Amino acid sequence: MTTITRRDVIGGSAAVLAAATPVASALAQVGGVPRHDKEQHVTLECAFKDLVLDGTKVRARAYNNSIPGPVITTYPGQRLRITVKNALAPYESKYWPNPSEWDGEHNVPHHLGSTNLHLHGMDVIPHLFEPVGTSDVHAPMIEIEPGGSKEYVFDIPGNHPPGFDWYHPHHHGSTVVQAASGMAGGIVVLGAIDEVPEIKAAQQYYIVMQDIGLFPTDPGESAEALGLPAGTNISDIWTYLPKQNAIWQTFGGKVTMYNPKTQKAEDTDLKGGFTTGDYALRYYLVNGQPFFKETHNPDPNKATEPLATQLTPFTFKMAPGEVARFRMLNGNSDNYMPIAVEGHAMHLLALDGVNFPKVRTIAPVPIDTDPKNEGQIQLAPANRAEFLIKASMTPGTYKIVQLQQTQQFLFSAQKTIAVIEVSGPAKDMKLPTDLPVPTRDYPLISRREVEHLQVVYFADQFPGTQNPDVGIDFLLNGQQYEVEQVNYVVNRGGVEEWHLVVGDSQHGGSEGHPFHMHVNSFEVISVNGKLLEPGTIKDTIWIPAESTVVIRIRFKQFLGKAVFHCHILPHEDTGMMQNFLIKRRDQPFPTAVFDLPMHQRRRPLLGQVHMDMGGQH
Ligand SMILES: [Cu+2]
Repeated sequence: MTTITRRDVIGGSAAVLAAATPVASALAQVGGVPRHDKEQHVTLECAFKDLVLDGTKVRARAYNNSIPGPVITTYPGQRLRITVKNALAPYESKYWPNPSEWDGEHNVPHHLGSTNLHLHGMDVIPHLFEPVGTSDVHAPMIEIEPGGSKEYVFDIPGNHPPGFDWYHPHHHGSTVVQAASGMAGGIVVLGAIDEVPEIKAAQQYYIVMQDIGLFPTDPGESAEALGLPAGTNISDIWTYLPKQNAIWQTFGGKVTMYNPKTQKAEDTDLKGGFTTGDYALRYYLVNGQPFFKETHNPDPNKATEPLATQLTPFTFKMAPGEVARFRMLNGNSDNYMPIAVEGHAMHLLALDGVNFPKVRTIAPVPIDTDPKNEGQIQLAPANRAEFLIKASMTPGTYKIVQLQQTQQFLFSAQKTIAVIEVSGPAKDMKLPTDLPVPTRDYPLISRREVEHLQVVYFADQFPGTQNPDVGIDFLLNGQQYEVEQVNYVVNRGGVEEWHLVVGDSQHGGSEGHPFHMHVNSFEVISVNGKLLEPGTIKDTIWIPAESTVVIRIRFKQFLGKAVFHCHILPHEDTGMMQNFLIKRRDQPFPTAVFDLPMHQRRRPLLGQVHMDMGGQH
């Protein structure tokens, strides 16, 4: 079987890298040795981590003192036990300056020290609510408090697709603060694709992308909130520790606070607050190394165009004609990334951890003049791509770039993510064509199997009326997240077609949103009526503004309460998420869905359109 460790190099041969190039070293691994034990136990400890990024002192958050977190390698049929230990500091993020004024609203940043674990893209038991796998409509979300720990047990299905997934925190209210501080890591599921001779022969590289969003520390902030001894001088430290009602205003570059008495956002002299995207300072990392920097643009006419600085990117070394395997993760909290490899076709094996039956070869695009800026592949936040590159026979340096895009609130400049340096004696390596069919997701869903149609509307509303503290509402079907409510009920074994809609600017659709569903991957059928190639199976899909994306889902195995949400993490934390319940087909529709008092119901089933297609509900 495949021995991944030897090939898990992130930057090519360290000995031949130029001094100015970021140092190549093995991406941290955890557990998995020997890899084919029936059971493995992994510990992930969450704690603060000090870094110097491009000369800036940063107090980040990390798993096992590593950014990105260590790669977990598992395989179908394994029992994967993960103990999460929380060594972050308590931080209630209460209303400031009067903590007693907090009204319990949960769609604002809060409990920043609490965490939990999500295995993103893994088809495993729903694991966000207590107890794991619960079907209780009112079940609370798992909260591992500072000092606490929890063991998760995942039985990976025997037919789980082999591919690249990842893990990150998912505690509502602290997700973005933790993920945009460094907490994310890769999961590799081994399997048949690793035995394809041309793939097995290829050197494997990770490109794990993350962003670190930062503000200067406020005077009067306690060192203990950053897990440091009382009295420690933290004035030169940059971190992300927003007060729950203090909002960073992109327009104006200041921090305001909502005053419930005047119902107005009032100016403060705080240096940092919660943000929906624009930071005072943000670094973009590949495998923990910063490759790009953004700062707030003080020009009031260009507030949504952060000042951008390219830093020294990573270098991968390849021989002419060599084939290398890349596993790429967009682990950024909000940045949509059209990706292109200069002068090279991408031989795409898989998206979101489910490989295609045949390699999809995507021709190169000009990286400076591509008029549509679509690149070769488009990675929404949370998307993964696994691809082969066959290095050009012409020695030289070739960039891997994120093309600029204007699909979001903030302008996203072109970024050089990494460089491929092609040099030395040629190696004529071969590319595969056919790949092993991932049986959990094949055969594909036929149209006749669809029993039920759902519609999910994404909208933002400014100024916010449901979430005045944040000042902007991020809504699914007109409502904010309610932890103890279930908005959709589906049948295990059932097949549904969901229409995901982002309207125009008159209907809450000022920017695109990435839709992510837990537990089951889905097939993307069409975008704005244009059919995609069959077998485009994903767990997260970008919905551009003024667009409708159609997906089909089979609820294959697991029962219980789970979520779907926008994977722009500040949107998710401020309410762009809903619960759904996967029930046995012969179980009645849970009446508890309607147990809530009328004022808390908030149209629980809006958007659920029943179609008589022969299904039982
Ligand atoms: Cu969103």
